[in-house]
Amino acid sequence: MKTKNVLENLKQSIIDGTRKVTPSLAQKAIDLEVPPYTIVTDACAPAMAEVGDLYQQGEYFVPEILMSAKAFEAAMAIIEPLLRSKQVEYAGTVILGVCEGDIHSIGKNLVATMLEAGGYNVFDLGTDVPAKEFIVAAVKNNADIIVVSALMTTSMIGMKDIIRMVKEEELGVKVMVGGGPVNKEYADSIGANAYGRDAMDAVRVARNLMKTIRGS
Ligand code: B12
Repeated sequence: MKTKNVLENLKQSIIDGTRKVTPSLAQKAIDLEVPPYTIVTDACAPAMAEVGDLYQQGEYFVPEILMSAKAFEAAMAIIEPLLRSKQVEYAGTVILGVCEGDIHSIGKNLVATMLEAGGYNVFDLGTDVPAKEFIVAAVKNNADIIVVSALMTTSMIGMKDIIRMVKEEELGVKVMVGGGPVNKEYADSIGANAYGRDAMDAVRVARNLMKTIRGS
């Protein structure tokens, strides 16, 4: 089967939520030597975007989204080890989580994988995390960067609280924000140190932030 067909079939199987089929399609893409992150960007992530569109059009409801999310995770179980396979030098310590009231974990998990693959020690606080917990974890683990994800317009306001607390407590830690409804303008408006577009970008942005922290 050609690469394009395999990626299209994988995307469709995630949209259809057929999680028994997705791992073998992910494996086929790997066997065809498609770079692991390309499988994510060209099949898995666009599938979830389309699922979101189907939800918005009233064709999908929460149970269908959950089936697709499970199929996505089944594909990631095959792809993820390959994203992490290289030995890398320690790059910094990161606290990661999703804003309070928000249980979307898929993008955050991808960000965690890419940061770990980039040499970061990642403390993943999970989803639905109150602002204060980010602060407590940052202090406890002497973190360099707090990385915050939000997938809903209603939850992304939590980012503002985290940044306010970092300033109030005069912590040296930097704050990077990202996720569906977040953009550079919003990040700037709340005083975030950085905005990242996707999981790969998170690694580039973290590297730049580390330069400002270490002054090199
Ligand atoms: C899957 C999904 C769910 C699943 C989540 C399962 C899980 N384990 O995560 C379930 C079914 C639980 C769910 C529930 C709900 N959902 Co929902 N969901 C989605 C969906 C379809 C896909 C999200 C996803 O996983 N995408 C794939 C990943 C790879 O992409 P991503 O998360 O965007 O992450 C990428 C980037 O954003 C970035 N990124 C993410 N975080 C960060 C952080 C940093 C620092 C950086 C640099 C980058 C970064 O990197 C990733 C790519 O590399 C989206 C649709 C969409 N278009 O996003 C709706 C969507 C987010 N959901 C929505 C809604 C409304 C809900 C519900 C309220 C529905 C309901 N009526 O119950 C609930 C809310 C529950 C809650 N309190 O959180 C809306 C939000 C609207 C809004 N703007 O506020 C969306 C946009 C759907 C829509 N079009 O209306 N959902």
